[in-house]
Amino acid sequence: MITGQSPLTASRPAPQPFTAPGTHRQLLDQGAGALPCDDPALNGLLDAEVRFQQQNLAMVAYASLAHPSVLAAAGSALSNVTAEGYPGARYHPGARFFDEVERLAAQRAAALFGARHANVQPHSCSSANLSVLFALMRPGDTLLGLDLDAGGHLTHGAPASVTGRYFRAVRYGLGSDGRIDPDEVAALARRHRPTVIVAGASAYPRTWDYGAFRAVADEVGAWLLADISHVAGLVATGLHPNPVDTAHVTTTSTYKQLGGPRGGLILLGAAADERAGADSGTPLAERIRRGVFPRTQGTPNAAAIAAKARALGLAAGPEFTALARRIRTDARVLADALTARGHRLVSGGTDNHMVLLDLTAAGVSGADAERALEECGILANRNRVPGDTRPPLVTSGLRLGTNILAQRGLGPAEMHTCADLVDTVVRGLGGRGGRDGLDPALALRVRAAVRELCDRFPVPQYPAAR
Ligand code: DSN
Repeated sequence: MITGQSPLTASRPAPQPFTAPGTHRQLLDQGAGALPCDDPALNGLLDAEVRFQQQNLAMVAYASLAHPSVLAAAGSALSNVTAEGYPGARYHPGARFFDEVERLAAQRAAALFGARHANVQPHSCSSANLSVLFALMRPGDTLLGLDLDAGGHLTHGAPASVTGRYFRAVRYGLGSDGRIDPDEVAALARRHRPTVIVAGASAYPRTWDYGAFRAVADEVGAWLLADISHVAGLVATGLHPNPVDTAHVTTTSTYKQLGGPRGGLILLGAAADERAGADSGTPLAERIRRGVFPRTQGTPNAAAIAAKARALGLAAGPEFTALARRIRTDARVLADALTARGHRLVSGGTDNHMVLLDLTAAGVSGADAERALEECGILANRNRVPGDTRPPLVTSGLRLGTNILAQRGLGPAEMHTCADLVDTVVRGLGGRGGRDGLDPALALRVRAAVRELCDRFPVPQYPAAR
């Protein structure tokens, strides 16, 4: 059994700290105080990063901002703890506080997503996916996932990833409407008999029908892995279907939409005790537990796990639910505002936090748009669109997201301003043939508008940029 809600029993008293409260804070204060004098070069870069995050508008889909208390937990003395294994069954001494921290994180993860078990050790969702795939598959087995070019993730079977090299990867794509076609998934599954089917994406603005995927998985005898990295905050707050009991295994990153540290989670629901496949004597939960440690990871990152616990605690509160609603509303308004300005969106809109802009008609590449927007203080990344003829490092699309905009408090009114700014930059580039960059006067005007917006909506709890 992997660590989850149940092992944190009321009968086990938490170990008492043997130092005065505030010791952790003193340690962090000491470190933060020493850095400017002892290592001004590094400290200057870290200061500059905080200013950069305050003064630039991150309209990205792949990140959220961590609360300062999450950062404080990530920088804790737990960083000094080496403890392979799981709470109560470590291969090193000195882990009694880390054991409790890991149990707390797993309990919070399980409670937030309604899971029976949560493994909080993966260093990222990529690691989580590798752990799951290597727990359930043998080299040469077939993996069915969304094509990278259609919005899938490297670890879902892309040729450049170990998942595309050790497994026989088969990929589904998007229909002409920019949506996943369940009939195509079913047809591929019947033809190729995958061991694992992945339902998840890095760039898909629509709702996942996990029930349809599970029906296909059951028909062909496959495991269903749901990777919810991009929509985990919406899932946790009931704004997107929760796959935990529908899929056999669910994975997520903790930084994309949960405001957590770099890291991943593996969640198990109704299927936790299932025994099937090549290793059919072992329950799924135990296979996944071993799939993380010792199969694909050694020592867990104890401080990152503490930061996960903090972020998961924050995500369980009412403010996070309000934030998730704002994220989704903002994305819808942004999508409509861009459409109203004549832009084409992949799938015609959005159900989540993500808006995929197809720049083909504008005659602008994703790379040129990304560069020009960054020059103006807006972060948004290039992205392939269906039927893209440009190379992957160039692309014909732009991926926008509202996680950080909503965290800063930008609402529907400001989404019209954001759409105006993106539209101005894209049209400005298109008017100059795309490749010559922006007219400097136009860039200055957009930069000033971005700065005004950032000053009006500072990152909450982060120091003001000076
Ligand atoms: N998965 C990558 C993305 O969505 O851009 C980053 O973690």
